[in-house]
Amino acid sequence: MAYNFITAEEAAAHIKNGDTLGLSGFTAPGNPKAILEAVAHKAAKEHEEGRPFKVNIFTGASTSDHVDGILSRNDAINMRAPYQNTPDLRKRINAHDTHYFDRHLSEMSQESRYGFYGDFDYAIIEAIDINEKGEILLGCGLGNIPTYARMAKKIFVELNSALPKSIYGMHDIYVPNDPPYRREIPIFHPNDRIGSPLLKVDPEKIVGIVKTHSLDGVKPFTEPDEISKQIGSNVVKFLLGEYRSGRIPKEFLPLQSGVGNVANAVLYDLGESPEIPPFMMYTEVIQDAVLELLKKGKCTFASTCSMTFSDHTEEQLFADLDFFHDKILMRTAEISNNPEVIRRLGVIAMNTALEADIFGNVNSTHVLGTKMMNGIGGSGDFTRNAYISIFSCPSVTKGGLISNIVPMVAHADHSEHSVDVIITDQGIADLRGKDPVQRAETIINNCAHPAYRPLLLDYLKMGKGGQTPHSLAAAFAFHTEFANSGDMRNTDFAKYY
Ligand code: 0RQ
Repeated sequence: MAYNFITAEEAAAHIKNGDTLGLSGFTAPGNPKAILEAVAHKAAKEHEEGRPFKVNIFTGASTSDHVDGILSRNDAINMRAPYQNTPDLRKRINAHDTHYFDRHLSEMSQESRYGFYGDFDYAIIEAIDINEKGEILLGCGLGNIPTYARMAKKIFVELNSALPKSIYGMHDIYVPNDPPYRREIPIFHPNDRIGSPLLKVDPEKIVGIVKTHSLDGVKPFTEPDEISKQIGSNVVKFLLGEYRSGRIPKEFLPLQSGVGNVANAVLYDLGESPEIPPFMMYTEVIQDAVLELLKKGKCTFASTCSMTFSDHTEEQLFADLDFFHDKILMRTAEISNNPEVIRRLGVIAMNTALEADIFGNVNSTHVLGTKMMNGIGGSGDFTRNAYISIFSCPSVTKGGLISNIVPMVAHADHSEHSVDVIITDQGIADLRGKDPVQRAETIINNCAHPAYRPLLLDYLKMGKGGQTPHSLAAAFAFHTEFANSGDMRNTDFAKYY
């Protein structure tokens, strides 16, 4: 089959107001890098000429400035799902210019196939290579593209010559049957391969191929600060305690780690700990720290949905691909985050909270209860199904004006039933086997910042009985105080008696 090679602008010319686009990739890697920029320019022109132009964007997770950034600056997104982390898009979402639904990442593919989100007009796929049969070698992030490509009426491909074809073999593409024909996902070890190294699409649906040349553009991490280092060392202390007691088996268990500086600091610390044996990862994103761990042999294998490496680390990977080739496998989000597999493998989940309450509920998504930060991402997929689920965060934010341990979370993403351990720079609260009041005492005494401990103990005393002794009138007193005076430490519970 002879394909049409076209420009990004020619591709964008096909895309109409109201179209639904399913994109490849997961975080920046694997995203298309040219067509959406051209769509954003088209939107600007349409708006100038007084015509409406917005598209619906479905992805694997967050994207990059080539997608969410430029589209949002041009007010070109109507509906967005299932995850984002771009400041320009965040502003649009919180201003109600863009609709956004935040969804467990493992569910997006199957729910798209179930028809919950309507038709897909175009799939836009970043490829390293494509043959005449429509077999595509994908880039460094998969997301939900096998499903979007299957459902889309038409397909555009971006052929990126900056990525090496020798990556062939590092993808595992598998789409399960839907109920009532679903079978077990046959992954019994993190390194089990169950699918194909290539994505197969219908070549007749490919409208055109756009040539690009660009690395993924992930920014490097800043050196972890003292607080992140303290949290990292507390996480390692907790895991060592579990390992020594035999609650983590001698072979250790696969790890999942969230994104961000704290997650990166935890992984560096694990790498430094001689007592922790070599381990595998079953996770959705691997960051720079994981490449170091793989090099050292501390991590022996990583199953992931995306290699979210900074450009510098991506270059190191490509330079030494022979070494890393059999140590990393990229899967779709439906499989990397699959609840059945996570539970079977006994994955230890480590995610970050914005705030946690004294009873063990966690808010990962909404700043002060109302403003969307990023989204739940894969944190729910892993937390709910993990062998042990750990949440970490600094004890305070904004120089102490905000306590990240609060009487009641202002938005709930992970409930007390799924959260096993909370860790801050102050210490470790192991919540397993404790009732709500015991959990509250542990969290306040071990994890809250000393400036907030007396206030939180007061709150616990104020509770009007019941198994979970909240004072409903005062449950959001910290948040209310922050809105009024800008400092949660000024909270006066006497006002609420
Ligand atoms: O604000 O940007 O103004 O400085 O929130 O906080 O401490 O930089 O946190 O980068 O580690 O991200 C939960 C957002 C943490 C992330 C979250 C303010 C704080 C700062 C960010 P500034 P930090 P991190 C795998 C798993 C959900 C998805 C997930 C996340 C900003 O980890 O999105 O886990 N998780 N996915 O000052 C008000 C509080 C606050 C607060 C922090 N209590 N109240 N503001 N901030 N705590 C990945 C994928 O799914 C792909």
